Amino acid sequence: MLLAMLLTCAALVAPARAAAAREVTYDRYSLMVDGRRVVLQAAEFHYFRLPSPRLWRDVLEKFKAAGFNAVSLYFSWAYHSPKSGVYDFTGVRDVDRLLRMASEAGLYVIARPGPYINAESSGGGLPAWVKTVPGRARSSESGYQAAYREWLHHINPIIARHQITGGGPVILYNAENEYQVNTDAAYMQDIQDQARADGIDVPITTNDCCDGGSWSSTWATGPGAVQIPGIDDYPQSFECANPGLWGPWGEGLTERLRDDIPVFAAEYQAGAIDVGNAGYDKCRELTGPAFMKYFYKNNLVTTGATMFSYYMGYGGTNWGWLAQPNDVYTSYDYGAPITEARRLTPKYDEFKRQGYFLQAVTPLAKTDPLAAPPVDNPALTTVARANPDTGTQFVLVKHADRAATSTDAATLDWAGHRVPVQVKGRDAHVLVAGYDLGAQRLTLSTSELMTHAAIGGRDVAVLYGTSGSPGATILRYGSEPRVTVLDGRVTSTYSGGDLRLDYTHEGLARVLVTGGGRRPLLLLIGTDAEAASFWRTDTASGPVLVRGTDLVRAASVNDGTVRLTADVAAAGEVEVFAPPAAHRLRIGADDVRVTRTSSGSLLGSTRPPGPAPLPALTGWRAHAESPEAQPGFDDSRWTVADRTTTTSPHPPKTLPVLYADDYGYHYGNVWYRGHFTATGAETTIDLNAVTGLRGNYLVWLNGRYLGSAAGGVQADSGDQWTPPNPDPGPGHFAIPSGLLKPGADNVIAVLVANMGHNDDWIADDLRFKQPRGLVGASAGGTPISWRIQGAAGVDPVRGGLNNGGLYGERTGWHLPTYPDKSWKPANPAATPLPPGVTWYRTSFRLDLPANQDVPVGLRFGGEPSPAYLVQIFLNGWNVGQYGGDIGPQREFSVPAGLLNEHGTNTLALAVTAEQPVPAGPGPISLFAYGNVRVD
Ligand code: IPT
Repeated sequence: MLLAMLLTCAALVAPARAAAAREVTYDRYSLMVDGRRVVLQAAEFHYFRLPSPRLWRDVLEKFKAAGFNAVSLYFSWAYHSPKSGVYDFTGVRDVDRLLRMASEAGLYVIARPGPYINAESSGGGLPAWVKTVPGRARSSESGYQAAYREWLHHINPIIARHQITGGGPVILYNAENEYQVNTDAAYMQDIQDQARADGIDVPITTNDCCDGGSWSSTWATGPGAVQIPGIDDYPQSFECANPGLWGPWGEGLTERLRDDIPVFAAEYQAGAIDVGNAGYDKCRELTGPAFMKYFYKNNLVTTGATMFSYYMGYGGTNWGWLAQPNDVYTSYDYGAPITEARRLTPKYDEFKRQGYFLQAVTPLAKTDPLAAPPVDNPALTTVARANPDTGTQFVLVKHADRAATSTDAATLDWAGHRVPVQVKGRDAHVLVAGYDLGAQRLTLSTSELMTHAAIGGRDVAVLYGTSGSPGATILRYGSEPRVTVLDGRVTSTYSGGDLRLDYTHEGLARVLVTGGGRRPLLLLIGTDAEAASFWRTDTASGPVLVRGTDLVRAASVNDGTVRLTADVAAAGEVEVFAPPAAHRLRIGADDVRVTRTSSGSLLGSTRPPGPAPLPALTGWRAHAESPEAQPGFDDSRWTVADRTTTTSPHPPKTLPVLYADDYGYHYGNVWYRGHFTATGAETTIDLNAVTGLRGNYLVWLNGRYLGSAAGGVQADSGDQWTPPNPDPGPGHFAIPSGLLKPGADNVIAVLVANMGHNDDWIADDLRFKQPRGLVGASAGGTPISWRIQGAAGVDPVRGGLNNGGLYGERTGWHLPTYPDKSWKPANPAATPLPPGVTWYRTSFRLDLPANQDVPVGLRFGGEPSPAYLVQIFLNGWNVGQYGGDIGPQREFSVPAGLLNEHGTNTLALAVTAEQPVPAGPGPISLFAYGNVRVD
């Protein structure tokens, strides 16, 4: 029986093993897979910030379509472990499924399980229960060691069975995160030893912060040293409010750390956290195409790096209590190339132009510095590298002063030719010479090469340049070839074996070159925008190029038909370059009428998506909450808070210890009720609470609301380096006359927000282990006996970060099934709110068109009051926090999966007001971030 079961299990696992085992090696130039050099172009994705597994596939396919060949994945310990010994890898936590999807999308994986990940996530990825474990976090001290080993022994085996060495996608394993801040080499070594013991056999990497100087020789060779250390670089800073900045944090050149390993840009900036609340559109501008063109290309050619991981490719959402509160709010859009609602941006186009180049031009994987060909204008300068085996040259043309904003032209004296170059301010070009482009010989081009492919017995190449700039392309032939300009204005001359084409980049020029002793060549020479309209997929029948549509996910060519899986946002042209036998085009289930063009391609039109109207949100009902504030509330089943010691390095201001984590309440709100027999001499209630940034606490005595105070944060100055404040969140509440009951039981009720846990970026333990909840409480010295209540258990589907301990959360007011018919009809935006917690609920039906991707958001109109904080629940999922103090966010993404696109949805808002406010949040509406056909 047991044997039969084992055999069944083996059969179930087998498909994952079906692909052939491969070997990963490396030298000073690049990684190699089975001996073939690979330029690693990865983008970071946090599955835990998109709790909808079927959308993981969408993001991964979008990465692949932009020319990424890898995805970098942090695995969040906190996301999987609500308490010591308890781990969940099911549903939205099914990382086995995630790794399978990465493989199916054709992406390698850089696996980054920490244990520490930072990522502006609560506790930097360390579960809050680790705060109560003795031993310094991120060290080899025993309590912490037992904890992180527990995590590693759960996550490592999952990663291990998806390694490239067993036919899976995992190509690298990253240990820890920016650990140069501590130098506990035993810890760094142990993470690696555990990984090896758990079957990790791919190279181990780590990401070092900021510059290579902090790598001591011990780290390079002794205990703790990894095989391939890399560097994190964020040259553009996080000052999104000032998107015109240009490299305030340096040139962004990834250092070579050792001579035996490739240069590895372990995290290279591709967006920013919005520390100044400027909004993510500004972050996208700060890190936009201009930044990408200059900094990424400058890095590529100057350092010869061949391993890149861009942070972030897609940012996602800090749903639930996932955010580390000091730096971010609900949205973690990050100004990334793909938005939180999975829309593509101009940054995506730039990644595609660069990514296709890196994948197509293989000599880039092995280059040495080369004396650069000169330009005759001192405003411009050149940097060059060459592949020592093929002689292929890569020349970077940029401004001598990187801050220059002028457009400058020059003549480049290169490979025996004089050719025009022109560079806009804040731009740079990587030009190629001496390259076997398929069966052609490219002498040089001053256009950038995006991609090329052998299609139907000819070479097709896409070249591009700044609109209006001059370009020249020179190709080598045995005899004079025939040049046919199919479109655009291109002049050609032939002399001494060189065919020279001269043109201005405008629209899309097409040149067909035949004869000359080579197979035909079709050159497609466009502007940046034209280049971005191309998609390349590699099918079993060879590569296919597509111009048009909004995304090509896959293609196949069979029986004369090209089939595309493509996204279409609007009607437009679609043109397909495929083998000539293909004469029909299908996009999804649609037959597209096509004509054959003079370029030999098939040309047709796309069908736009149908309308996708969304309903208005009406029928709101409201109910007041906070019965805990009333003296008669039954708290007998709450946890008694009577501890006199704590593992926290922060001593309590009064006893007993009231730290929420010490009683197992780690996320969201906590309630306290303190009973005391009054002497009659008490005049104030003096409290102190820590909430994390943007949090507060509300206080009642004998059912009467006394007021609120701001909760303590990481440090007064809000920076990493200032020690936590010993008097973090004081609140002094005068007892109104007549309220106290001398000689009788008096009840203090306190509702404390917990906005999330500090990270441990500097590995000092102090910030991470800063308590949450009350840290001091007194009523004139009269003894108080306390009880505490946080979340009522862990939601089995949504996990431990979804809920705190509001009464409504404990009794399911956020859940779709809750019967709210007895609640009073009320419009949130038009109803005054008393202090305390008020809930609103409504439901709406959706029936979004099939085969369309319509990402939906929730929009709050009007101005939020700083006096309230709103927790937003969609179908029971905590999709975010809204309120005047919580940042600039007014729109909240509600991903399909959480959102029922074909049925009823329930919205619930828990509004905590710290003082009476004339009106609650709103008006509230649904909106669509986009609408595309997905066929
Ligand atoms: C780098 C972290 O490694 C990453 O987790 C994330 O926090 C990122 O920064 C910022 O979003 S740390 C680097 C900026 C010093």
